[in-house]
Amino acid sequence: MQETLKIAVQKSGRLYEGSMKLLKECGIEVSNGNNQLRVLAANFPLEVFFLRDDDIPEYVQDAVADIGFVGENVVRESNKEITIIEKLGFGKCRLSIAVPKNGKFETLTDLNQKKIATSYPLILSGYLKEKNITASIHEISGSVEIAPRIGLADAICDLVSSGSTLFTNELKEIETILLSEAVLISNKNLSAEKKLILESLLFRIRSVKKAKNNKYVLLNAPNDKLETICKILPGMRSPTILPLAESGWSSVHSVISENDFWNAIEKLKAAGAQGILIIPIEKMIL
Ligand code: PRT
Ligand code: ZN
Repeated sequence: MQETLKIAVQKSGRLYEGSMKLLKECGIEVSNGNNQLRVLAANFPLEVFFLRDDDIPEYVQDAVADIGFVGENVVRESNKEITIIEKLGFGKCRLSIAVPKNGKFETLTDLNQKKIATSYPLILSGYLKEKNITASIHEISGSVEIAPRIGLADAICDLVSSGSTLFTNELKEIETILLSEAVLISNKNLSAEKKLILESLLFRIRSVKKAKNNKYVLLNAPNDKLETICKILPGMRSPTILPLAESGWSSVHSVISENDFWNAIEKLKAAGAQGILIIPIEKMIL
C-alpha cells in the first residue's frame, strides 16, 4: 500500500481558507463537510489533519503530522526542530511594536526599562536583546491591543495586517520585528517515500505560486513598433508574434511578472501597443 503524507492545517481561523484554496489549486480534493479532524484527500496520497495553529509546529516536530501549513510567526515563536520549506504567499502580516499615539514614546530606545505586552515573548525578547533594549515582557494570550489603555503595559508587540486594530485603539507602529506569511513546514526525518510525495506536492505549489505572480499579456502592435515592444516584453523565452489579418499589424503574446506589470503596461501603450488584454494564468510549468 502506498504511504500517505500527513499534513496539518488550521482547523478554523485566518489561515483555513487560504490553506484549503491552495490544496484545491494544486488539484487536491479535500472535503471537510462534516467538520472532521482527519480527512483523506480523494486523488492524492495526502491525509489532512485540522488543528489549532499553535499546535502545528510541535505536531510536525513529533511526526504526528509530516508537514504543515502555518504562520511563520507561530513557527518562530514555537522554536521547534522543523524545517521551513516554502513561503506560501497568503496570511501575510507583520509582528510590530506599537505605542499609544499621543504618548511620550516615539522610538524603541524610549522603551528601555518599560513594559511591553505580547503573545510573542520569544521573538520579542530575541529582538530586544539584539537591539540592546532592556524592557520587561508581559505575556498575554489575547486582546493585546487594549493593554496600554488599561495600564497593563507601556507598549505592545502584536500582529498587524491592515493596521485598523491599532488605529481604533489609538496606537502607532514604531518598529516591525518580523514579516510573516503562511509557510510550508516539514518534519526533519521523512521517509524516502514521503519525501517523494512532498516533492510532488511542492512541484504543484510552486506552479500555482508562479502562475499567481505572472500574467498573460496579449496585444496588437504595428509591425514597425514590434522591436521596441518585444524589448519591454521579454516573455518566458521571447514573445510569440503572429500576423493579424490587417496588414502591417501583429498580435503579440507574452508572460509578464506581477511586479513589472503596471510599469510595462505604460511603456507598451507609449510604444504604440493597442487592444492590450491581461489574462490570469492558472498554472505555470516551466
Ligand atoms: O484557533 P487558532 O489558535 O488556530 O487560531 P488563532 O486565533 O491563534 O489564529 P488566527 O486565526 O487569528 O491567525 C492565524 C494566523 O494568521 C496568524 O498566526 C498569522 O500568521 C496570520 N495572520 C495574518 C494574522 C493576521 N493576519 C492578523 N491580522 N493573525 C492575527 N491577526 C490579528 C492581530 O493579532 C490583531 O488582533 O488581527 C488583528 C490585527 O489586524 P488588522 O487588520 O486590524 O491590522
Ligand atoms: Zn492560535
